[in-house]
Amino acid sequence: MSKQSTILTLGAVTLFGCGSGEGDDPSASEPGSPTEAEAAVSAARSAEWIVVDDAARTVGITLVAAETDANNRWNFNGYANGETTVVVPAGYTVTVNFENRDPAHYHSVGVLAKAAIYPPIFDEATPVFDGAITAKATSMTEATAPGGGTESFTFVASQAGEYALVCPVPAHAVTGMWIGFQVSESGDSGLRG
Ligand SMILES: [Cu+2]
Repeated sequence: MSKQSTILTLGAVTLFGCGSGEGDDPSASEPGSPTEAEAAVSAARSAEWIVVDDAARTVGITLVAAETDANNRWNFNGYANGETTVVVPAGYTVTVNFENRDPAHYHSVGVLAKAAIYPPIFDEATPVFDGAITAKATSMTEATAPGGGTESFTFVASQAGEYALVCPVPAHAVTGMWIGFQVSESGDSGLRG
């Protein structure tokens, strides 16, 4: 599996430097308990809902609001409060296919700057990358509709860094409706944390 070998190679380069048998060291494949340096490299695991095409340099992300009851349904694919991070390679074109399964509340999603605490109300939600947000994202009545409403957007993850996938509907982000979004310089992809 090419993704696996990429991760192993990254681990080997980081831990042992170049030219010491990249990918061959058996310790590189042991999960073990990661050091801080290893954690920073963040070997991402694959997730069904993140589809990476390295040849086409594209990533498809299927993101479902209220997929589970976690965080009173204000979650993305069951995750809230930044407890996981979606990782995509820098330079790839990313399409987010968003569905709102909440029976009652409108939700939205955008790639926003990462913050320690999000405001209860966003005056405006400006995406980090052009086009990286659903329509009327700050509205409680015009964002993506409850009961299975769908929306998608596409953007180029042009700048490596740590960002977040945030629901900017009033009170949602501040109560945990956000997860991390990393654009990796290394080409790593998947789910971290
Ligand atoms: Cu929401």
